[in-house]
Amino acid sequence: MVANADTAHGYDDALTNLIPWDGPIAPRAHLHTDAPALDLSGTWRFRLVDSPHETPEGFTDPEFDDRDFVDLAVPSCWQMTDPAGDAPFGRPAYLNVNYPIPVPAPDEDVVVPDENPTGCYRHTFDVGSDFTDAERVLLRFEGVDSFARVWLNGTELGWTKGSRLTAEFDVTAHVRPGRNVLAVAVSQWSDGTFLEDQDMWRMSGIFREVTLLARPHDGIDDLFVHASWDDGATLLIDGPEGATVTIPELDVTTSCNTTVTIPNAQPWTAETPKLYDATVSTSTETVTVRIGFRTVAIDADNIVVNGEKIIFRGVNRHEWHPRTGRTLDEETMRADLELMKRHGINAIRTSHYPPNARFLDLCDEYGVWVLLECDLETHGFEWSDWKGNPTGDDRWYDCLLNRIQRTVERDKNHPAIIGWSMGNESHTGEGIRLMNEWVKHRDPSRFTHYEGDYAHAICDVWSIMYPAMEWVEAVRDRTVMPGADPAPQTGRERGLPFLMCEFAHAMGNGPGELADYEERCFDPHFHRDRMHGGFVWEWIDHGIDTGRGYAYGGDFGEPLHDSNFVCDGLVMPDRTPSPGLLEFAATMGAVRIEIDGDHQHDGNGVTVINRRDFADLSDLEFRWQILDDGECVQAGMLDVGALAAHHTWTGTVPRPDDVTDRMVVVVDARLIDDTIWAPAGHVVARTSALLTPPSRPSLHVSTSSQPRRDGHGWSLGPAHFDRRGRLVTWGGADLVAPVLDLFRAPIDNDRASSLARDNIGDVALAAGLNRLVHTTTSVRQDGDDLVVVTRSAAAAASNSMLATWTWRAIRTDDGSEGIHLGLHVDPRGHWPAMLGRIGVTMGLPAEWTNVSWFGLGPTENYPDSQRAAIWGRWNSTVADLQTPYVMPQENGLRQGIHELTLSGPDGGLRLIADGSKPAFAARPWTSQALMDATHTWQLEPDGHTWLTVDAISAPLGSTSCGPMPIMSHRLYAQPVDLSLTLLLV
Ligand code: IPT
Repeated sequence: MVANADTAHGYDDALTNLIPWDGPIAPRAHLHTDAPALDLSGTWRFRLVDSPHETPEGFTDPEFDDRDFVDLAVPSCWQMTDPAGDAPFGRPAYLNVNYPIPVPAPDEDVVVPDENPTGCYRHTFDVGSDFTDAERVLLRFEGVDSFARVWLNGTELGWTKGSRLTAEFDVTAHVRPGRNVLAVAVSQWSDGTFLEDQDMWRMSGIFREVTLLARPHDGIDDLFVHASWDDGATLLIDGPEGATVTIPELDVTTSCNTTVTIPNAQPWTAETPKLYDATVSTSTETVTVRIGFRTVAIDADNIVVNGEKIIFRGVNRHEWHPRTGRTLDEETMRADLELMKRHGINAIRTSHYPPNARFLDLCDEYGVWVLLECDLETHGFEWSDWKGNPTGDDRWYDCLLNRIQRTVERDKNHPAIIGWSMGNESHTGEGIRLMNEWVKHRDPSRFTHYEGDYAHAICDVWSIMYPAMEWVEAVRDRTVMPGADPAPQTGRERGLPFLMCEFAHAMGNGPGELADYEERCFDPHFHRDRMHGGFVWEWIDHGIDTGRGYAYGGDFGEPLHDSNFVCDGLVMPDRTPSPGLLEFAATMGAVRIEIDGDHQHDGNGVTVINRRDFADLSDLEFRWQILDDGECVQAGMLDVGALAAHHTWTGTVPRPDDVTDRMVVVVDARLIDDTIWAPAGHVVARTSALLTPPSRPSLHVSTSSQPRRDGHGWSLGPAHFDRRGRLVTWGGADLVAPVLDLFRAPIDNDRASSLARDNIGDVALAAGLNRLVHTTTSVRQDGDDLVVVTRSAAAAASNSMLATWTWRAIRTDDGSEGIHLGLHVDPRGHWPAMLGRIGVTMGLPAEWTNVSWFGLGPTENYPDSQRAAIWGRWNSTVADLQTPYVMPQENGLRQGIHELTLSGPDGGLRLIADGSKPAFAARPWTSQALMDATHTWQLEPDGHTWLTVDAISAPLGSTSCGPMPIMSHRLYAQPVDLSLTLLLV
């Protein structure tokens, strides 16, 4: 039944008639042809009205006077026109699960609001005889969000829905020589909106290319390339009878619909993306296709390509650009693939819609496994317990089938695509089963995927999102997942390949625990069957560039929004790699280097593991270096050679005779030659290890003086303490005295998630970690020492931390003056929260901005995210130590600190760790300011350099949309000790 129509005069009932389209021709592949094509991208005339009822009278008429209209680029998302400024066409809105419009109840007709922003587009273009003489002319729209009704030269062509799917209208009867006028009415809301509830900015418009295509008589309208590999290549191209197929590089000439075997070809894999340029010709048209020979199969519970099990070191990728939204140019698409390949990513799930078609050409070329997902998500029906959910309501099944057919038909010729995904978060229903059945019939050469196939009845793989570590272990060990209901491993899923379609939520600072997932699911041993890795959520932060920083949900006055949950990527909005991406490369990357610094003598100190599934390592050279406090003292190459896939090499690096306590061995693997995704010299993998000196030489110090009491407190070497025993001056510089610090500005992964049992950040705030009251309970001289005892506790709470600060004035052998701190912290009572850290924070002069340390760096690192960090001597400024997460939060920690210097023009502080090695962060603002700021532009230096030194730091985890951190990673109250020597600079 048609909703809205009876009640609203002139209402376009197609908006809600649950019919996918009317007018477009049957879906087919996008082919690269020599037939004439006219790109209609450019400046169009545009007017936005509040409702489809209000489109200007006659605007579809070629002679309509559109001087009242304004210019708008096509393709574009209309809300991305000056969104933070005048926003002439409305502003973007970010929602995750919630629908942006009211949802139909199960027994109701589908309606969409009358207030339905509608863009009226007009475009005038000239065509020549190459079009008017063609047998057929098609008008192709690659992406219009969400409903388009189309007219050419005043005649209506029809309408289409399916925002990220192609629609082609036959305009043969309407196109004319010379001037043509195209008019399109695009409405923001339609019944399609209920199938497009993806977690993203809701935007509208003609956001992908529009093209006019001349179709010759005897042309090639569609092809289906079947290029398989089984120790040799086999080719069959379904196409027009009699069309000639040539592959010059392989000396192949054949015809469509004929199967040929090709002995001398090489296979295509994501690691070795060998493509052959082929032509398919009729008397009137030549189409070029890039062929990659490969066979995807499910072998027992393995996904195999060309007979080899593959592992997905993957990411979920939305299309995003901070200034153009979901309209992407080729340069941006290439940037994504280059960055992915450089960081060891080998697979993409196109969450949750087919990408721009050009992107898939590039995936074939760069080499990446693609799990191609249909444009489908109905997540918001979850709130009504999935009642009325389209995938279980037969009124919608034509729409669902239309979507999957358009998905598969457009992209079926890409070797990179190895699996089809029905969509995301749309619950289970007959509709999904029908989609899957259609795909299996149309293209049995790929596996099918749908995470919501909870009964594991439909698809070829078993897919889970955000599993807890114990669940991954249970799958690996074939035991029952603790707490899962119904208990998996009892049905068909037992025999299916397993992958995580989403895991490791890269929101803000994180994801942590990548190494833990890697160990369990990415198969360091290769022989484990079934475990196929997964896809990190997600590739990019969808921040919107406002000119002064990035905006997120709620910044445009949306009445309903999901805040910064849209900024959860491995790259920042401008595609700067985040520390999370570096950690991904270091943990998931296929080339693995392990160093045992203590065994350099034994001939097995270095292990190189080729975790690739196909390619050997002949493209890489392995270099070792021994650095002494940052200075390279010895270097050489390792002869790893053409180590075959899944093989391991062991060797050694010479151990220097005289090993110092600042000596590090670093081994890296670099590209020998330029590749399409990185220049020669690009480092694919790097690992370091500390060389342990035979006996650790410690700093030689002697006591320089005893504490001296004066009218204001105590003097101790270059330091002065007030009467409460607080260190307040250092070599003449005023300090904000060090206090015990248990707090970190909550990271996104500390905040709530429906999947976490706890909101770590809220519990920490409730426990008062950010408002500890520090009370000196005693100050006394004990021989050479000044011993200060403090009690730190929050208002209203009786649990506390007792800290004993033992200070002593010292002088080093080389004459440096300083003090030594022995700090012992002891928790009393029950601490109800996980802690952000157990450390000390003090305020240094703002001018002390130069930072140099020996420890893990140069990138920030945390206890569960430290594989990307390298041991060594690192130099920075305080400003450069900050990672500007879109939502300000704890960042910038560096661990394993042996020595740290902060200095400015008039002095500084050098800190040497004698015992266990602490972590540090240095910031121009406090943790409280970091917490209070909601956007980067609100952070202002406050006149201090705040130095935090942690005895222990909390992990990152993935709790913003995932399980709690592994128990052994969690930081609970516990006794700690710190032993630091502070020297004047
Ligand atoms: C999961 C969604 O599939 C994805 O689109 C995104 O929203 C992600 O969460 C969070 O960023 S669904 C979630 C309920 C597990």
